[in-house]
Amino acid sequence: MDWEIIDLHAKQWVSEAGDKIRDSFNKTLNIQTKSNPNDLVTNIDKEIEQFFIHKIREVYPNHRILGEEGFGDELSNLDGVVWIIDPIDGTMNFIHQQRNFAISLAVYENGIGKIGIIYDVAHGELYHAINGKGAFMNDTQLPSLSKRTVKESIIALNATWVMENQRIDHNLIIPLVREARGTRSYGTAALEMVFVATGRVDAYISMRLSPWDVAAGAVIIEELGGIVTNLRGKKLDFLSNDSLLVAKPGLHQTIIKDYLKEGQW
Ligand code: 2AM
Ligand code: CA
Ligand code: CA
Ligand code: CA
Repeated sequence: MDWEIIDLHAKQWVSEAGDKIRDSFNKTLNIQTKSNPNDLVTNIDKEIEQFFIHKIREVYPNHRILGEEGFGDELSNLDGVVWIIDPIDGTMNFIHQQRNFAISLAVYENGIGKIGIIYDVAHGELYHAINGKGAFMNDTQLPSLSKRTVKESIIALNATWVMENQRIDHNLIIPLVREARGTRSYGTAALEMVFVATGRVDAYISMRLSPWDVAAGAVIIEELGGIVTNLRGKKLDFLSNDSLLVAKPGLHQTIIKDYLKEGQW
């Protein structure tokens, strides 16, 4: 498989999709809700996913596609080549802020991440990696991640997880928030993962994400020596929903061991 050619196609399509999203800023959005009143989707999310699927099917008819808005294939495994696409990650920000959202696109082969692309459309920042070939922000290669203590860390997480909630005992999270240098919350898993890649934050925690939220970010982070697991320290399968801990090496181990009690909950 020539991943460099596939990567060139993917980057071309992501760039075109970014133009379409920018063009939508001065048009009226059609906004609908999904699982709850705060789970939003727009006509642009759907149009962008369909744009990618059209392009992929035209050039790579044997590849399968997993997309958030459901226009791709129904997958029960990741055999062969699978494109994992989130047309807009951070839809709420896209609607309310016209920034702090991204296109997230990954290509996996038999469950192994080969290509990860995340495009911060509003800032014109394209993050991309091919497995084994380095990770980049636009044309600049990103340096490998180095160790960091909790006391010197900025940790990205949603305030919900520090309140009593149904997913995790918030008594595990409160000491981490207290002892970290600072916390941030951006509302876009894809960008929060690339912010770990660039060192803008040191770790990112979420209780429940889907494969399209994390597939591209995982390729970019792992290329830089960062660690991607669920909150019990186990590998993700990129087929089911799971929690997420992305962090610099060392910091990841400390959070799993000293704060999250190695999943003994
Ligand atoms: P989305 O914008 O593509 O839906 C928000 O904290 C982050 O969580 C975003 O990356 C968002 O992706 C993701 N997310 C996953 N499931 C969600 C849900 N049910 N409602 C809102 N955001 C969700
Ligand atoms: Ca969504
Ligand atoms: Ca998403
Ligand atoms: Ca989305």
